[in-house]
Amino acid sequence: MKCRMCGEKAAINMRQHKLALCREHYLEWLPQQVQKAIEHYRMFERDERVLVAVSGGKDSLSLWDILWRLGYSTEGLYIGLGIQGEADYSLTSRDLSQKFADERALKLNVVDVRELYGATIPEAATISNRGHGKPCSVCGLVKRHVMNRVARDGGFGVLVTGHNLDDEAAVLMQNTLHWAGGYLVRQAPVLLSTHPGLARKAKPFCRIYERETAAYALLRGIEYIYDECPFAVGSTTLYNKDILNTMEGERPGTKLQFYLSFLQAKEQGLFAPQPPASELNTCLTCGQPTSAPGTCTFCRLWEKVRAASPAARSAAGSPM
Ligand code: Q46
Ligand code: ZN
Ligand code: ZN
Repeated sequence: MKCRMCGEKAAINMRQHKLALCREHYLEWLPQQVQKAIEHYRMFERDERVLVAVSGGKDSLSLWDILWRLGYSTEGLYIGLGIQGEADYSLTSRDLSQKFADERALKLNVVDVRELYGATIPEAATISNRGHGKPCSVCGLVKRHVMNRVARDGGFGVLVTGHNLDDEAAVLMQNTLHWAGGYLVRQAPVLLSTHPGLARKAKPFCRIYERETAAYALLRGIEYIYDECPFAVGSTTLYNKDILNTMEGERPGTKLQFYLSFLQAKEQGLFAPQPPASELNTCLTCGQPTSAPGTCTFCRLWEKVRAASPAARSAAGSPM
């Protein structure tokens, strides 16, 4: 297989795009695709400061590398969840994120959940008894809160995450199987701020296949954590990804078409519009936007954890 641009040996063949490229041309091509998506979905402008949520994995580190090379003003945010697993998942992912940032003289903001709030994510999930034995709902809640707080306090124009096409298609499949209207309405490449305390969020990799981000990380020589979070094993998302990969294997382009057709249907008004911003309240404890009046779910979670754990109580008073 030869590179379409120069005729040299191809490093990647993308059947879904009918395109094979050598290393050099692939490393040029992918950032161009990302820039196109940023402009097409109006994710952010050249002069906006961008906060990149990084996990130490191939997607978020490749995304940060690309935005940096495209000349955007970026900082990283790593959230230490305190998840161990076989290779001490959290520690390894933190070290790799820090190494990545140091090599490029970029700033990495680190928030360690245990240091700040007094319990790791698995501990908080057990104490609060949320999520029926899996810490993912607590994890998602804490990550959303911390990402938004750091973006808002740091004066960033936008918060970006490394979600790729495979992630988006898997979530879309789940939401479609349940006809989860509320989630379908909110699933988008860019979520505008609907409250002064809410950061704009964007997913510049939403049209990029997971295989393409992995190829970018490998060809660029980015060191990343290969292991998934141990709690991801057996998840519905991975199950949906497997099914979509089977379909993609037989019909290249299926995932992209599924996702893009969904966005198009939304543009054509298939789903009801989002509720107006005025429906959001401000949490009395932390000041972040919350759907119900009073204290937000995040603050209520930690109140419960603190009531049950002396370690968490001594961390009280930390910034929410
Ligand atoms: S939610 Fe669940 Fe992920 Fe958190 S606990 Fe791991 S698998 S990291 S995206
Ligand atoms: Zn080439
Ligand atoms: Zn709150």
